[in-house]
This record gives sequence, structure tokens and C-alpha cells, in this order.
Amino acid sequence: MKIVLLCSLVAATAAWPYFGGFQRDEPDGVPTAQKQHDINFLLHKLYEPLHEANLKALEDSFDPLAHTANMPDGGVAVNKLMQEVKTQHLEERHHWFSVFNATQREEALLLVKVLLQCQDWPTAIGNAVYFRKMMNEETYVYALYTAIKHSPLTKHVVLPPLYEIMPHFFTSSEVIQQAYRAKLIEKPGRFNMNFTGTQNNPEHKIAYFGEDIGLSTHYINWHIEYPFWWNETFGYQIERRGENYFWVHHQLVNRFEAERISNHLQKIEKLHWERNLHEGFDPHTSYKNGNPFPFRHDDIHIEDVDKVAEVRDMIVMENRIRDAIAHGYVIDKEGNKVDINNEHGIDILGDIIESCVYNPYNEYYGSLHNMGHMMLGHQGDPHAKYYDTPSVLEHYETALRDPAFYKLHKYIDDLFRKHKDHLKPYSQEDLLFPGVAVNMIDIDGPLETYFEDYEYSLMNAMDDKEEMIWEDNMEISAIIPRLRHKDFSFKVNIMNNNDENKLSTIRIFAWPHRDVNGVIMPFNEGRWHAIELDKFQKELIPGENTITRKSSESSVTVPDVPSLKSLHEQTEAAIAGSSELNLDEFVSATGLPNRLLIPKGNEAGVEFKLVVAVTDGVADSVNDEINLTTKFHHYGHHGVYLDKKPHGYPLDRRVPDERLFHEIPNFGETIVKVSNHDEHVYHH
Ligand SMILES: [Cu+2]
Repeated sequence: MKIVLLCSLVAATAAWPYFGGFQRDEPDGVPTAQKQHDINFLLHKLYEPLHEANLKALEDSFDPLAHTANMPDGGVAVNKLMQEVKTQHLEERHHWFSVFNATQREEALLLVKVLLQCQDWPTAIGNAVYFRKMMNEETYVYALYTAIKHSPLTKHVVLPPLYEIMPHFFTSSEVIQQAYRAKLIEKPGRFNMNFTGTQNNPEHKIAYFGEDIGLSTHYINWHIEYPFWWNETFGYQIERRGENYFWVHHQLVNRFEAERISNHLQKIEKLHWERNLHEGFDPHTSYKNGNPFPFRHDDIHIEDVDKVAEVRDMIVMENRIRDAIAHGYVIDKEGNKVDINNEHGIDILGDIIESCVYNPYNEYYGSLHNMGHMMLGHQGDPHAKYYDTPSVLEHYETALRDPAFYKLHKYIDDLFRKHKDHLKPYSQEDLLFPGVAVNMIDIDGPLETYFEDYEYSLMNAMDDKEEMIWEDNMEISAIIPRLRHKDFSFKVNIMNNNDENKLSTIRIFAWPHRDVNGVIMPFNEGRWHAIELDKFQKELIPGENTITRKSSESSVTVPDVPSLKSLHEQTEAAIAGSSELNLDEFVSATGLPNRLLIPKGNEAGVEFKLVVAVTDGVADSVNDEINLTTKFHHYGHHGVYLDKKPHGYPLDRRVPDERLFHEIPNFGETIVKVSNHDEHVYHH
């Protein structure tokens, strides 16, 4: 046993002889470039054996049970997972995986635990290569991505775009077929991909939003940063998880509404368990093993789903939540009342609805959201007569494509609204920033969106001979139009009448000024439909302050993740040149892609009400240290927030008299117009 341990450690350390000098703040001293290199190759050709010699050698020599000495849990998790390997209990390879499936999830979480127990790279990568060979590929990817996101060892590692690792989830079966053909006849190819469905379906007009692969990346990243199954045994507590769940979905729903208005579509009709589900969906995509994603007809009566739930279970869950909101408290397992009529209530409610492990009484409140995904996902085939595969709604990669997703989330959003409307409205005193006034708000540059062609690689959709090296892969890719906006800046003129500097928090929101029928949205309706555009802090000097904030600086967005090819090339170049890799701006990826900052608009221009709220930065800050930070971490990071105000503040509570808002000098508003002159590009 001793000898095995020594050998594998030698083999493991021999894998990174490249660096001498400069190193970043990696807790174990192993260069970021080496880690990124290893991760790239773990994910490259996911469904095949490893294509990298050092990792392959490690795979043959590494024994997980021989590397438990430094693990805080003493190897409990590794032993459990190895037991599953030995008794052949693991999900088979080439089978589907869904995080909503409890058995499959448990298996994935065991691997997350094992990887988070690793204190150094040799142990982490050893376990990662070992279990890559043993586990179902998609279970493995979910666990690996989550572990990379949360482990201190990989805090500088960029998660490669999932649409290039598992292209099947994002690419139509038709294009995948063309790619296979290109591969067979050995002819490189770039294939145009259309959005799902045809123009006979009005919902097709906004497929560009739900099927945006960058939007899905945002959604996946958010879910692995804030998993509903997370608890302290994984390493730390995530603060405001439930509130964050509310906020990210609230923003998606509001964005979807604004996209609908841009395309002259009526507002989302929220889900009702006892009414028909109007919109059907055909995903036009297949799993890697060839099974198609299930199809759902229009206008189906919502049925009980075998092995998931009955419709009345859903209604009971909903009613218990409605009762809690009406009472202003929830009940925990011991029967105690937990007050939710306060700032923290939204967090508890979010945990109850999703439902998260922090849910105070799981057995009673159930899991409305997760069950909702499964119930709606199976409506095309509620008794599993034709499919045994989960639907698009049961994968974060694909859920945003199905119109039923927005119906479900509109319904959930409405419950959150009921709760928020129960809270005491903010008073003038709460909102006032004495001596500070917003004089002028303006936009510098055009508020205009357009479609660009985006190309992504399908290399990993197809299998290869084992000896094939990365660079020898033919270029086979998909091309899809995606929304982007032209660069612009917010210009805000703020007067500080105090005779000292004042730290301020500046929050920028917009909502559609009119609904699709042209009716002006009342303030109280508009504020609930507000899209968060930016949030940052600024030191105001006495007198006049002219603040220019570029759209590219928005703290609610992130840049698009580089392609796998670019990640690979940059990593290999860093290793070859013994230089360090710095891709930190792409690490989080939790925010919305910056190119999606504003809704599409249309040819005539869509009016938006733009609201700027300037409040006391010192009062808003969680602690003094961050006062000088210019960039707010929008969704927080590993459960740490810089802003202690609720998400959506100050528009999150009802406004009994909108004059209050107009009279507060530190708030400003104006009307702007968003246009798009590309209808022809989209409907080609
Ligand atoms: Cu959902």
C-alpha cells in the first residue's frame, strides 16, 4: 500500500514540471495554467477515454483510497463513493443524468464531496481522472463543474462553455446529424442552425432569447454557484441563497416579458394547475445516446405524473405557501412560527419554494419549484409510455427553451410578489439621502440591439480514435444568430450639497413604459417589472458630480466565456512560455452575458422608463472594507455580498402613493427608447 502511494504521488507531481518563477495566490502552489490545462483535458471528448498522456498515466496509477490522509472528513466520502464503484451501483455510462432525479443527484454529490475534500492538486486531479473513468459522463460533468466552482484550489480556473463540452444539449439534432456526416466524409463544415420551431408558432419570435446559449450558461452557472442541495457539510454556508433564487428568476421573467413586448406578444400567462397548458414544445434535440428530448402538444390538460406527483399535491403545496404568506410566518419542523414579514422573509420563502435544504420544514412545504419542473416536463407523456428520458425542463442546460418554464416561473414570481406586497412600504425617511439630488439622467450612444452570427465548435459532439490529438480535430461548428447591443453609457448628474464627500450606491433599473397594448404601466406595476441594469458605488464630492458609466462595466453582467479552443490555446501558450494564465474576468460567469444587458426592442423603438436611485453607500455596505470597491459582485460570491439591501431595492416593495418616489430628490427617472433594425436577419 505504501509503495502505491509513493508511486502515484511521483507520477502526479511529474505532470507539472513547467514553472519556476512567478506564481499566483494558488493555495497549493500549483500554477493556474496547469490546473486549467488539466481541466480542459478532463472535459475534452468527455464521452471518450482521456486524450492526454500525463492524465492517462495518472488514471492508471491513482488509488483514491490511498490519498485520504489530508481530507478533513478522514476519507468518509471517498470510501462511500468507492463502495458504489465496487458494488457497481453507479449510473451506467451513456445514460442520461438529471439533478432533479434524487438517486442520480446523490451520486453526483458524493463526487462533489470527494473533490471538495481534496487539499492539494495531486489529490484533486487524481480523484478527478479516476472517477472520470468510472462514472456516468453527465453526472461527472455536473459534479466536476460544481466542485471547480466551490473549491479554493480552482478559484482561478475558467469553466469551459458547456455548449462546447456537451453540444447535444444546445444543438439541434439536424445540425448534429450534419456534423456526423462531415466527420464521416472527413470534410470540415460550418452549419447554420435555426431556432426551434417555425414561424407558424408566435413563440418562435422570442426563441432567440430562450435558446441563447450564453443565457443558458448564465443559468447553469448560477445554479451551480447556488445549488438547492447545498449545506454546510460542503464547506461553508451560502447566505441569502433563497433570496438570490427569487431574484435571478424574477429577472429572467421580467426580461422575457420585455422581449415579448419587443415582439408584440401578449404577456406571459402564469401557470394554473387546473387549467390547460397552452404552449407545446418540440425541442428538436437529442441526448448523446440518441434518445430524443420529449415533445409536448399544445393545449394539454395537466395530468398527474407517475412517480412524480399528483396535480392535487401541487395545489396543496401551493396553498400551504399561500397560507404562510398570508399569515406572515412559516412553521418549522418543531412547530415553531418563523416570522417572514421582514427583510429576511424572502430568503426563507425562496428556500421553501425551490426547495432548498435550508427549507425549515421540507416535509410540509414540499418542493413546489423542483416538482413543478418535473410535472410540466412530463406532460407530453405523463405515464412514461413513450419516453424514459427527462424533458428539457429537467436540465439547467435546456430549461430556458421551453415556454412552460416562464409560465411556471411567472406563477412562482407571483407568490413572491404577494409576500413582498405584505411588507411595510418604504417611507420617505427610509429612502432619502440628505443633501443629494439627481439632476439629470441621459444615455450616451445608441440604445440599439442587433443580431450577430456566433460560431461554436461541435468537435466534442463526435467520437474519435483514441490516439487522436486535440489539434488534429477537423473544424466542425454550428452558427447561430445571437442578440447583442451597441456600446452606450449612462450619464448621471448628481448634486452633493453636503460639505463633505459622500459614498453613494447607484442603482439603475428600466421597465417597459407601455404594455403590448400600448397602455402605460402604472408605477406600482412597472417597478415589479423592473430589469436591473447596473449597481455600483461612487464617492460623491461636494457640488456637482457627472458620472459616466459604460454599459460594458455593468456589475449585473459578465463577458461571454471564451471558446474551448481559445481557452486551450491560451493555456498551452502560458505553459509553453512559462508564464502565468490570467482569465479571472471569465471565472464567475454567474451574471447575465453583457451583450444581453438590454431587451431587444424593435424597429419602431420600445419605450422604457429608466430609473436611477442614489442612496447612502455607507448604510448599504456590508462592511467598511469594500467602500472603495467600484464593482459590486451582483449575485454575491460564495455567499458573500457587498450590498446589504434586498435585491431589487428600492423597487422591491409596493408603493401606495407613487408621488413619494417622484418627490425624492435622490431618485431620477426618464424615458428612453430601445431599437432593433434586424427583423430580417432573424427571420431568414
Ligand atoms: Cu425553474
